[in-house]
Amino acid sequence: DADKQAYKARIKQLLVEKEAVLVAHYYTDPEIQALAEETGGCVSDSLEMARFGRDHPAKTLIVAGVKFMGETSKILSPEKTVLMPTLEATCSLDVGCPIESFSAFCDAHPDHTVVVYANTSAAVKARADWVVTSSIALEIVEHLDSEGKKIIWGPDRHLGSYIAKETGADMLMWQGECIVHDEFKAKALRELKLLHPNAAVLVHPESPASVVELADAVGSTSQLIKAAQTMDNDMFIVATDRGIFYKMQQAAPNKTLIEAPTGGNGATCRSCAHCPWMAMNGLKAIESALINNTPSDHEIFVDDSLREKALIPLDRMLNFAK
Ligand code: CIZ
Ligand code: SF4
Repeated sequence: DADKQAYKARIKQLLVEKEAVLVAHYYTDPEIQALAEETGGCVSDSLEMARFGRDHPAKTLIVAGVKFMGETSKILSPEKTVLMPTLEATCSLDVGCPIESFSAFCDAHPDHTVVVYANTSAAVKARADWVVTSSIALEIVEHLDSEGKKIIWGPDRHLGSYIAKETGADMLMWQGECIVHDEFKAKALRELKLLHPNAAVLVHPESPASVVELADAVGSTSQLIKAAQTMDNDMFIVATDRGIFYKMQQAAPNKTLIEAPTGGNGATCRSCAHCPWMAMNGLKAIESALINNTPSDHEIFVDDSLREKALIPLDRMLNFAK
């Protein structure tokens, strides 16, 4: 509508004026992803967002995603101003893994290599030996296992169990979960598969093991988009945040995409396949970040000594990925 058009026009102008670029996650709302594309920004997973921001000449990065993504961007681009539409956008994995208790867990097992998922605070990353995203977690754990390393894994227990099962690695698990993926239900998915016997099931490994077991392809957001593009099926049942449909449909325009079933009605389902924190990245919030970019409301800061420590395991991942 007219209101939205006006917001978009103002945001486009402000991006130019402030020499800023908009970087959006696959789970943000479709109009935000479209705006990032139209303005020369990028839409991707958390790792690619940070890499894109680092390599882009803009002075300011507007990170439409959740807080750990802004922090990762700042860690890789300390000379840039990193703004977020709202600093309130967090992640249940990050919240569920406070540095004090995670650090104590690590201290209790000093012979273990600490591997943490990207969905963590800068402080937790700084305590880790390796940071991984879901696109590269399997390879890195396989590598560590081949060197005989015992692993502490945090914070996502579902992703951790999936990796332990695939690699046979010795992994001590932090008990965190994503409130979005944790809602996917195996029983309802089995019933949906019966209705659509030719559909392939695509599952993000933050989902429960019972759901991962029903998958035809398991992978990170980028890997699932690729699967929809390259697999022969005409229809896909997708178990990840529904924000991904925007890019997945672009990549596979002639295919039918349907949502995997979640915990049912609004009373029992906390998220229903859309992350409530990702949803905070609206047009109004983006405009606000660009106008009154008061540090307390929008700007990401990472303490220098923490930044230097967190950069080590992040760089380890980036170099391994090369
Ligand atoms: O679930 C998330 O928040 C994901 C998939 C993050 C990422 O690494 O892009
Ligand atoms: Fe965190 Fe899940 Fe939201 Fe991703 S979708 S930001 S893992 S709560």
